[in-house]
Amino acid sequence: MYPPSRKDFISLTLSDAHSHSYNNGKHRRQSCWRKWKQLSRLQRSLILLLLALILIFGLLSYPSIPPEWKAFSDRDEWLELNDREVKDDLPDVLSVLDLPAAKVPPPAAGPHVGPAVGPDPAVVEPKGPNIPIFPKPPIKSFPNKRGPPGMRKDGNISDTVVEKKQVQEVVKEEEGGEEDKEKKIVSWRGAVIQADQATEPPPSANGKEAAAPPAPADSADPLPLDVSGRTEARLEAVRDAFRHAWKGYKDYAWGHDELKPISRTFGEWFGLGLTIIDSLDTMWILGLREEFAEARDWVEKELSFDKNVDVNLFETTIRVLGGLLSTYNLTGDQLFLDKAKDIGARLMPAFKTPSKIPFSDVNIGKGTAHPPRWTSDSTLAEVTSIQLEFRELSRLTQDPQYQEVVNEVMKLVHKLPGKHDGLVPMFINTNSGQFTHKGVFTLGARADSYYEYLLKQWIQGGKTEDDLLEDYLQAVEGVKKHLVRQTGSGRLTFVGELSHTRFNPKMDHLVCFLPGTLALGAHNGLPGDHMDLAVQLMETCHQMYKQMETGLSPEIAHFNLQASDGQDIFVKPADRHNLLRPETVESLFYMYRFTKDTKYRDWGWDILESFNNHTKVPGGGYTSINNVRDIENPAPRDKMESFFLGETLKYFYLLFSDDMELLNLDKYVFNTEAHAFPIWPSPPK
Ligand code: DMJ
Repeated sequence: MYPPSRKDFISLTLSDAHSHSYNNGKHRRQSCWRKWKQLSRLQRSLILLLLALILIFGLLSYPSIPPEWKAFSDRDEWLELNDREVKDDLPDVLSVLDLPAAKVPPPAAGPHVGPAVGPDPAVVEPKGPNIPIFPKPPIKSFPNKRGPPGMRKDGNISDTVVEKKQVQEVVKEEEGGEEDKEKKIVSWRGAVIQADQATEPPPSANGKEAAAPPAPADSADPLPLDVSGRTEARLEAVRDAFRHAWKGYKDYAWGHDELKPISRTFGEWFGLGLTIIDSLDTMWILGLREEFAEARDWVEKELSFDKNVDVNLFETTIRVLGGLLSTYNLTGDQLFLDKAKDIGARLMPAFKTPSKIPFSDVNIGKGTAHPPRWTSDSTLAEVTSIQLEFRELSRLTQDPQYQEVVNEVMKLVHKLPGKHDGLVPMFINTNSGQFTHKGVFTLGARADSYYEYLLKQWIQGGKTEDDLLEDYLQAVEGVKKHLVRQTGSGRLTFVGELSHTRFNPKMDHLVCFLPGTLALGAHNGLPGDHMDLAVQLMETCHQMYKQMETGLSPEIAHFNLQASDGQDIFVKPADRHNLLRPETVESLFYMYRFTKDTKYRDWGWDILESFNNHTKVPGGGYTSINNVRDIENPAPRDKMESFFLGETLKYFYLLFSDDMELLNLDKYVFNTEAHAFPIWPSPPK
């Protein structure tokens, strides 16, 4: 036998060693077992209990282990893939917005934001490494699912990825938080309203008597002679729509808040004849003399605010106070200013709170105010979207108390910590004056007009109030950074929502005020990329109408970030209603005024036709509908909101009118209910 080679030797040695250790191990296991058997039953139970406790403690403490300690080989791959996916998207966003590299909007699923909230048809579960991750609701809400993917019930690796990103995001925010806050909190310099400005009479309010409303053809400001036949036909179509709506209201709901056109009756909200007051200046602008005269008559003889009724401060301010002030400015009729003073004074008790942040509800008869029954919070948009009206009331009455209370609210909110790059939470507490329900950021319901009024107050005040401008500019940057995204297929730019760092690709129709506001800012000298974004968002709002079977937008749209199936907009069954809202038409009006691009008028015309085709009720009135996707049965909701006459039809008319002096945007600023107030003259330099 040959002596074993070196290779054989090594192999034999290893095999011996293996066999040795195996036998040793076996021996050890046997002796352990013997020792275990020798223990008493009590000792064995105690040891088992101890082991169980260690195991439970280990599982529970897993979530607090730093993410880098729970690395899984595939997690980093997913992270890289996500970032790549996002970087691929960025050049388009950049070229659209013309942003410098430092202001690049963050990735759709990158480290600045979490994933979209699901389940959602627009959000596809990951099937392979090339699909960006938009997983199920965050694991945070389901602590029993924490742990490695294999240990979780669904074993979805994407959750792990998301989780790491969320942790990183939170850490990042905490690290930079204090310094950022320091930078953001700037001292309030106060609303600068010069004494001589406040004494300036409104441009059209010199006469005590009401002038006759302008007639379409022979008004003091007649339409240019070269108005095309099509323009006049469109203007007449708007007047027709108004007359039809008014007929229904007059026949079945006269003096009440809203018409229910299907059941041919009325709905009451505050019992203040909301539709009449909201419509006054629209009738004046459209030149509807007869209708205006009968409405004025009602205001003079029937309207009384001496009523034991709870009204919502915001809604009453924007519709009633706003409507009366606007009509006074247009007509110079003292009746409307007297009524405005009356309701303004009756709303003042709302501001008597520990924090000076007003309550949501006021009893205008008793002079008492209170928050809603279930909370002491007020809605952020509500307390910050009453300023144009109260400031205008102060200017006209020379009584500073109104502007003082609303300026105080802005002053408090300006200084308040808890904003996210200029974005504000949706609620504020009337006791503490602090934001509540933090972490949710939207440009839709409950926050929308906060942003609108930052810009518009700055414009109203002659562009002197720097804090308002600063907050607005910061907010727009925050919107671009955290909320603006594009769909994967059609590259539609939209404004989504952030919910505790998770991005939700959902946009309320309410957000369609934003293109108009951004365009107004750009017109007033703000950065050109605001206008670029306005153009993109306007296209999206147009698509929200165009892609629906009825040609009418749903209340809420969801956007598809994937490129896979080519569908950009999804509508959930519960979001398919249309309330005759004005925001898109409003923005089309601004876009047309500033660009003169006739496509905006054509888009508006399509919308008016769709309203006529699917919401016009025979016999009078228009109705909100439940299903914009069903052309056969859009399912009427039997309600005509006052803003359809106050805003939607007014903006249609202004969109189609060639008369740029008709509420010239360098002289007037519209409140959030489309009531126009004069811009105060700038103080001499
Ligand atoms: C109106 O009352 C106002 O435009 C408000 O700002 C938002 N809601 C409605 C119209 O949609």
